[in-house]
Amino acid sequence: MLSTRSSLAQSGQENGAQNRRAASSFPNDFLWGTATSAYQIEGAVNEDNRGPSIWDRFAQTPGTISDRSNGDTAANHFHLYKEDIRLMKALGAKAYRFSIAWPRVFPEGTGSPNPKGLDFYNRLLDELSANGIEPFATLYHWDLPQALQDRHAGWTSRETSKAFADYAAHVAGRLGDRVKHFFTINECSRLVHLGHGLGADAPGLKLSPSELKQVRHNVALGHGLAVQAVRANGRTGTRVGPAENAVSCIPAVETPANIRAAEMATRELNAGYLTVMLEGKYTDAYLAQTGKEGPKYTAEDLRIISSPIDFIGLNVYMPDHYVVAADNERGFTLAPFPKSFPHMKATWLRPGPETMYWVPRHVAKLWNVKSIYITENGTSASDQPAADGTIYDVDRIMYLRNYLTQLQRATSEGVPVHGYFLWSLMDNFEWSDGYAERFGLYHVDFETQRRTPKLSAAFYRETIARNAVA
Ligand code: PNW
Repeated sequence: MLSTRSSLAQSGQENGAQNRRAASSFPNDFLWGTATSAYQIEGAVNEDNRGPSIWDRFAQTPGTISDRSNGDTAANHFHLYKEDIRLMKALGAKAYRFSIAWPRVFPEGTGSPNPKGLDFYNRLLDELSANGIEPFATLYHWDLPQALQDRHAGWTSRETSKAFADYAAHVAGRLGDRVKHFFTINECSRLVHLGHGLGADAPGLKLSPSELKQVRHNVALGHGLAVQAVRANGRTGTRVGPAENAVSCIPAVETPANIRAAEMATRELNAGYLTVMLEGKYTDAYLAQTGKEGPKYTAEDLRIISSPIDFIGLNVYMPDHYVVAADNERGFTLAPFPKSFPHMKATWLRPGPETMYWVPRHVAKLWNVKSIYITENGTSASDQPAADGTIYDVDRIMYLRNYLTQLQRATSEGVPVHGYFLWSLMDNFEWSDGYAERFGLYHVDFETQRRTPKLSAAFYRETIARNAVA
């Protein structure tokens, strides 16, 4: 009797523990990974006939990169990729998001492909496969061949959108036997805004609002043409979608009215990106903004831009707007950020963990999206080694733990997020911040190229192993 009772009690306890585990777990087939991009890690900019990109040129221009550095060597991943795949394996990661350097594949942007350029990605894919890591390839993470900037003024011309489709077709044809998931363009919004509006990213242009709208249209068109090219040249079952940094709109207080207002704001503030990709039209408010000036487009363009996609990739870093419902024309007010709002090591990076819940939820709800990947999330930190040599990056762990808790909230409510790629596997060239901002789970000593796990690597390994926030 006694033994039965106690074993019942015991199994009751175990059930309780299991239920708690289930309640805090991610879905069984949830895919855990890390993310990087070509120019930020590869180095080897002059090897195997790679052509120059707009980032090589931009980094050579005085006053562009805060520490006057460039990506010439970066994390030397071009040569150290096998070691880097071992780092992924040590985390227990099952997926890897990387980008393909267009100027390696087409040094002139168009014309004859450079077979040696794709060879690097063949080696990378074979090594990933040998280690049981699923590749997710981004076709464009901002490293436009300089030749296209020189010949066509880059994304200001739709010639670049067409060239992008030809490159995408070539890559999908050659790598489609092993790459089942392609992302078209990483963060259309940032390449348009920072690269062509503020001039803070390559190619460093400061265009007018109407010119900017044309660039935005050409970039969206490039996305749509690339979707079609991947479909036409990949294998059956090859999947394709964007990787967008959606303007994130958070209900300031979670009431039904504010939630609705935040959804409307999401749709309006992403009008030139996700909204047109998913709805096949620009919103009236968006078109009204610059009146008759731009963008110039055809009905066919809109059909191309809204070519059906298989999933949406979302880069989620921070709240862009806290939204309150309002009795005005738009139906919402964007709350100004108080001066006291906190930030991470990078001053632009405001922590707002609930962003990780609301962005995928809004996207799934607004456009009935059935599959979402978080294609980036992470933070920079000061990452000073302690006396014992360890980098105790507990601020990064705090950031990740809170965002992942919100992601778990989303998946447990049925928001269809199928995977998460942490930015970044290792420290790398952080664009105009050079090497001053470190986003890696692994510290990189850029003098010796030595990689060392930070404490956050242990946090992520534990999270992956439990399939629950550690
Ligand atoms: C991303 N924001 O950029 C890029 O895709 C990466 O290449 C980059 O290294 C990483 O994030 C860290 O900066 C972003 O203001 C920059 O919300 C800014 C924002 C989001 C993403």
